[in-house]
Amino acid sequence: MTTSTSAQIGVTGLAVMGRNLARNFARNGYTVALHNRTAARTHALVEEFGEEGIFVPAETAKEFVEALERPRRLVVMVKAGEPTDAVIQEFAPLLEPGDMIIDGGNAHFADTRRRERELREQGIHFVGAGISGGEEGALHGPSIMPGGPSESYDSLGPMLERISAKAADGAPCVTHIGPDGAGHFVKMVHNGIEYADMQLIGEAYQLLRDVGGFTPAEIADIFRTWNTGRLDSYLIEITAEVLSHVDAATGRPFVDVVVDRAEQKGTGRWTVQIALDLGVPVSGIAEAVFARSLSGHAALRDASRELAGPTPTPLGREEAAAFADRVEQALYASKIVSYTQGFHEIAAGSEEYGWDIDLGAVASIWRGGCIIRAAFLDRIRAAYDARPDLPSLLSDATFAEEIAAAQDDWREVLVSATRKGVPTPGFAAALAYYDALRAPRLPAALTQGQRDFFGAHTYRRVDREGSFHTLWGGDRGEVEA
Ligand code: NBP
Repeated sequence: MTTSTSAQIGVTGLAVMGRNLARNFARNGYTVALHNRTAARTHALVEEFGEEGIFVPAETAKEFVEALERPRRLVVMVKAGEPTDAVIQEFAPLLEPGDMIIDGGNAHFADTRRRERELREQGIHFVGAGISGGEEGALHGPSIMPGGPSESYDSLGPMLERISAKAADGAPCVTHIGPDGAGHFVKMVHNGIEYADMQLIGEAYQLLRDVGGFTPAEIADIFRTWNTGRLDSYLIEITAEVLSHVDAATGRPFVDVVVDRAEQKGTGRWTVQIALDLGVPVSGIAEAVFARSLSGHAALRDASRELAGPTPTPLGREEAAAFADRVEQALYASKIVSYTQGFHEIAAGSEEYGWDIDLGAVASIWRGGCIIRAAFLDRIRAAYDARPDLPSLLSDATFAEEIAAAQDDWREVLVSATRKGVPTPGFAAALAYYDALRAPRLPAALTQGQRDFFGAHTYRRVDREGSFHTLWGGDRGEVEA
């Protein structure tokens, strides 16, 4: 139904996400003002779903702003980038100090920081809120990662808590992440971890198929079994669904009729770009982004088909069953590493920008609604709750023990992959990260020697303070730099 009652919240941008988010607010009892650049979308929403709650459709920006109670809460769900700036420019002059603009799009956190700064001068609270869960999540309860000023959360938080997903223990999947761009930063890393999770699952599938000799339907069953254990997660669950799906037109497994070129929208790439800036090794996420890029290079792949490789010889049935168990270990261990890397990036971002992000709370709000929701996140939360200054997830005794138990199988799986020529960049990067972290000595010492040799970049010694340079072109004596 529609009415002229003043609305507690407004949503502008009514494509799939905004439309479902607006319906979610309305279904939870809020009066929702509606606006879209093209008014037809506004009318369509009211026509189709008007009975779900109280909507106040507005044709113009002015009408929309006037429909909102004060302080105004205006959710922007438009295409990220220039459209977000265009909408802000349109609405900001109509707002008053204390009003809130909540950007629920996938904005780059640096844009969110800029927008927050500019709007703060006008007294407007700008909340960059990462929203995960796709269109279904937006409707039934997403995981929400709001940043921005903490005062805004006092008034906005309870509403977001009402519409958000709830974890199995009933906790809402939303928390105030931190000031300015903190929410969009965490959403970005969430997406990076999602890329890594999907890549690792893809590698497990490929190994089960090419080394284990299982059919897609059999692999679906293996994933279903895994989903009852420690890998219990939305992505494992939907993987089983996709693998068991049969193409109606050909009768072939669906996965065999889909072109094997993965697409991406950019948040995974940003995660890696920012990690490079912050100096955080997120090799698993990077491999996932690169794997998607490589898959898209059709001409390069075509030109490389004749390159030599081993002859694939699938295992016998009994061996294959044992191999599947080892793949589960490798997948789980690699997953621990990608979350370790992702949380390291969040901790580094928090430190760099002074956000004071509670890592346990981040794990907690990813337990429901979002794409990476998983039983495993409960354990991550427990690890950070027990020790908020945990240097790395791998320093948590439980995760360290689990990896210790998995490592032999993890290595074996990579040996099989290498022997059979199955690409497993995610598993391999995760293991290399693990081995590098635990190594007593790294070849970085040699790197420093090389740098000093060709560029006089100096080095530090293990036995004395200070910086040193060896006179490589002279008598090779050492001088203090
Ligand atoms: P889109 O990203 O496809 O954006 C379409 C909306 O943006 C329409 O309402 C469109 O208005 C509006 N818009 C554009 Br385009 N340019 C505009 C401009 N200059 N001024 C005003 N409005 C403009 O929609 P979506 O897929 O619903 O996603 C919305 C946001 O949520 C995006 O930032 C997206 O990254 C993020 N997100 C999406 C998902 C997902 O699963 N789809 C998940 C999580 C986050 P029009 O109707 O007049 O063209």
